[in-house]
Amino acid sequence: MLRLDETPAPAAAMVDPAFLADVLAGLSAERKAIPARWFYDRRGSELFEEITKLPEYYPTRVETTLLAEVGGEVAEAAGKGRAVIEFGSGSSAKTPTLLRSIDAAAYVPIDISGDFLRESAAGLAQAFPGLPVLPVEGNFMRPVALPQIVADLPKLGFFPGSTIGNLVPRSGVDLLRGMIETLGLGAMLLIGMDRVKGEDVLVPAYDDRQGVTAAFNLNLLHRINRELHGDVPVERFRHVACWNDSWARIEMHLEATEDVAFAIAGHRFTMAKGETIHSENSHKYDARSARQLLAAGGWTPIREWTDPEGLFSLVLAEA
Ligand code: AVJ
Repeated sequence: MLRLDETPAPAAAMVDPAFLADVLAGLSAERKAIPARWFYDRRGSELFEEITKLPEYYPTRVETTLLAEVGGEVAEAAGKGRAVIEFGSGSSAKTPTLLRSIDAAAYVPIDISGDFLRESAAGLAQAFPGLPVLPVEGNFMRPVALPQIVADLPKLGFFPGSTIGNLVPRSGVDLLRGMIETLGLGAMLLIGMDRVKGEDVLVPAYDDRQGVTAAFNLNLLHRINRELHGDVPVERFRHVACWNDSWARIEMHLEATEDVAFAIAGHRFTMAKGETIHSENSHKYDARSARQLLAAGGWTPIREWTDPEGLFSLVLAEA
């Protein structure tokens, strides 16, 4: 009971227990690492939107153009009137093109970032009057229960942006199998996969001149300080992006520029100068490794498209 002469206590700052657990476990490991999904708080999502507009960051531009060009062929191969289920929809920037090309019967965006999801869903619903838009807030890494309305519609999963590249192959395979559970056998999947190419193009895409990607990476440390009551000295870390050739992936790290000590939610950590926190993998594929990954996940590739320079690919597969 609140007495009238009392001021209510400020709401306890919310700590996401899953975020805290991942950060503590990740920083306690021999090789420090934090899963890339924690980049995307409000600020992180905004910074990622900025990344997609950078001259060095080709994936978004190339995939968007490619999708516009091959939309008719996707419709031909997948058939029209499917419900489109988008995994990790973010700002849904590429979605209108696809919805129009395949004359979608419904649109279900799935994302963990609830605010962002509802905003972009509202925008899409406005742009497509008459199209049922049914956002689902959730973690698409696990099978998701779809709204009843789409139960009997043929489905097309949409997973653009090479988000699959964040996952090591065994997790990628788990995700692809989970998508079959979500969508059902007989569904189709249109997935964007970034291609292997020269380091001269890859590294700048993840280490741009304006420092937006650096800010995106370092925001993870700011987020830890904000949400988990940390005192990580962010100015003593620098952004590093490098190509790991044996795993065909770009890695992003946060490197300590001197010896540091800090605490997070009462847990103490030290790092020596030069030690890093591995914050992201972005795997790249060639045509074969892309097909192999899909096949291992239970999906049969039906058609694939790439831009004239072979920078990025879209693959249509069937469960
Ligand atoms: C959203 C995972 C596709 O790996 O290219 C961009 C994330 N990280 N710049 C990518 C990202 C740094 C992006 N994905």
